[in-house]
Amino acid sequence: MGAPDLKLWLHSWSCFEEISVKITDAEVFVTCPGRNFVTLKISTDEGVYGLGDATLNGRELAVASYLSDHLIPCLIGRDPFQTEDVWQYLYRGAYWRRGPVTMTAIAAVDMALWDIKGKALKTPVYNLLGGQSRTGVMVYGHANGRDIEETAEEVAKYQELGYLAIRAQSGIPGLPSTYGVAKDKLYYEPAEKGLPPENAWSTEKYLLHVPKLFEALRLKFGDDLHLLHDVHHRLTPIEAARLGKSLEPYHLFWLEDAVTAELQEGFRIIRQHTTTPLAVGEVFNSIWDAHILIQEQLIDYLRMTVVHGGGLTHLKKIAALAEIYHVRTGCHGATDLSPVAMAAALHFDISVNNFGIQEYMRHTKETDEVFPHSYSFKGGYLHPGDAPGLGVDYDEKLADKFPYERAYLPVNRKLDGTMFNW
Ligand code: CS2
Ligand code: MG
Repeated sequence: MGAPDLKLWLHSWSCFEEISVKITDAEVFVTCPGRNFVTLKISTDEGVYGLGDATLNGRELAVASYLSDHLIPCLIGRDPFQTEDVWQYLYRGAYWRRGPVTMTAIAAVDMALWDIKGKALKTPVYNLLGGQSRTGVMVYGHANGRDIEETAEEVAKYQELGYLAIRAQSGIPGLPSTYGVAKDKLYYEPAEKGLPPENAWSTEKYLLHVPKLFEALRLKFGDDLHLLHDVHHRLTPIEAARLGKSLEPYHLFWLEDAVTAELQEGFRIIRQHTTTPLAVGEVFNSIWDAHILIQEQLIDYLRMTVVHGGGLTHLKKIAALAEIYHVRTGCHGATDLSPVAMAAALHFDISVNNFGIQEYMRHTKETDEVFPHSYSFKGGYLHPGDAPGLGVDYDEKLADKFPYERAYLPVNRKLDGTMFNW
């Protein structure tokens, strides 16, 4: 063990030594290898650096500025091992608390500090979070098609790849476009260059179609395959109750984002009418978005993720509360969360007891080249690997070849033009 390693090792085991590791610099990178990602890199006086994902799809530069203009000046000189105090400082010290931009920026710092801690202690971060509670992290893939037949073909492809759980989204007859259905054969990528594209929506057409989709999938694939569906915030509680009831014969693994969850109590109505498991929370950014849902057991899976939910430090606490109320985790993992967030999520997933499932939408080849990582997929499971820290890196030179390009999430209007939820 060389001198710097020894210094770090001593620091990590004896917090009263005058030896101390210090944050010396932090940089924010924005790159667009097919889609935009924001990455924070925190460097220390011992040459160890940590990475954090700071990507907020469609609002990337807001987080980049929050980090560069407001948080980074407060980090220089701090001890990266003090993850709890830094988190509290950035959360309480903001005065203007919570919100997706603030909590994504705090999450990026938190991920980077845990990465530094793991690297300094030469251990994967999961060993600092309680160790491995399971041999692998069950994931679900995204199958989608323009109609039931095409969707079923895509489900079969994911089953071929070894997935044990597959989300199915299909076009809705009579609607020109809808959430979750890719334009080409690539998996669905929710970010479009230029101004926000407009989708058209009909609740009635949707409610009539989705039960037919899952009846067909159960007929074709049988009962063992875990099937999931994302409503994507587009129903009212009683409509969601109707859909949940109509899907009970097809026993979904979960029905996601049945309604927008600003009104947490709205889930009481859904719960009264259906036993279909409910998942919500990818847009949540703190425990305050979910504490009623958890404590009243109104949901079965919480979708909050490391990058938008305040980082590992906050998500660990939320998972501990959820465990008391039989709520399991189901972290968001779409392509707009970078491999840094995926790596951090896997360290969280493999360690918490009340793990449910991890979304794994797969990134493009060019994204994986910008973010080389140690996590790997096998037989329907991901494993974070045993590299120290989070096990992911960032190729700055390659990333520079992909400059930022403004992109937006679509918007959704009802057939009469009324602005609605996408
Ligand atoms: C979706 C996402 O993965 C999911 O469950 O809800 O595709 C979501 O639309 C995007 O992450 C938004 O950026
Ligand atoms: Mg979703």
